[in-house]
Amino acid sequence: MKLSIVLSTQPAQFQAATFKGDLETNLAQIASLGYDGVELAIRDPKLIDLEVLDRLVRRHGLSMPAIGTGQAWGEEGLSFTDPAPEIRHAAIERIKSHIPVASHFGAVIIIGLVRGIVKPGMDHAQAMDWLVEALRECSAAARPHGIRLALEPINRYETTLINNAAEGLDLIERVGADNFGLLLDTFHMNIEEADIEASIHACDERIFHFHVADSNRWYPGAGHLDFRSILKALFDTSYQGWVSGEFLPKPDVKTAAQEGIAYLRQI
Ligand code: LER
Ligand code: MN
Repeated sequence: MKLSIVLSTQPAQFQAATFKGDLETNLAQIASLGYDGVELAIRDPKLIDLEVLDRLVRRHGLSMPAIGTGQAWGEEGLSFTDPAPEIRHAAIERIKSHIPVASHFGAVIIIGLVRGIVKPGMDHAQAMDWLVEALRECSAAARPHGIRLALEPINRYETTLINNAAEGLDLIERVGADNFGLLLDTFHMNIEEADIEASIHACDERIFHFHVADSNRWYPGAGHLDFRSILKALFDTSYQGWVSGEFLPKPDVKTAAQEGIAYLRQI
């Protein structure tokens, strides 16, 4: 099982000299705890020095299996389903701009909250049309580079647009691109899926990436999810990818990362 962990970094800080130290410290700690890779959240690839990033990641013997893109929504409000066409356009261009970084590391590009949330009063069907259009465009741009996009079903308290695996599979049908699939996250699945293992089996070869957190979003082992059964289901499918820890840094980041990997490794 290839294990990675999410390192959420503000791209503005990413460029700053002081931050490079922090990034290096974090990467060194992630590697020393035994993780094989780091999943980096990147708000804007323009703000990244790819050579420096590459050197740091490789120096610690880490891979970069996936890139999180949600900060473009969280900090800048970019979304595929914003009523303003220029914001939708900027969101599409931003996702396309991740392709060179993704292709450098062989990483999956994650489509999380950049899809938008569809606020009350907005037309859901219209939002779905915009979403499908945006995903077709981004998938087509990524395909010649061998890059895959993974949309993450996210629980109802964070978005009203694609909450569960079945909705994700319907979306895949509509988008119709073989390099477009899903990122399943056990925290969201615990809220939205009737049967986590059955949903994993239903998604099978369309699972492009996998996030783990326990029921309380603490590290695996700190809540009541049955990871033995969940990971058995995952590796009973054709999935050959990564298991990426995305959990709260509680009680503190080091303990969480340490306990999480110890628990997953003994499964
Ligand atoms: C991101 O991977 C995620 O799981 C979301 O909850 C972020 O809002
Ligand atoms: Mn997630």
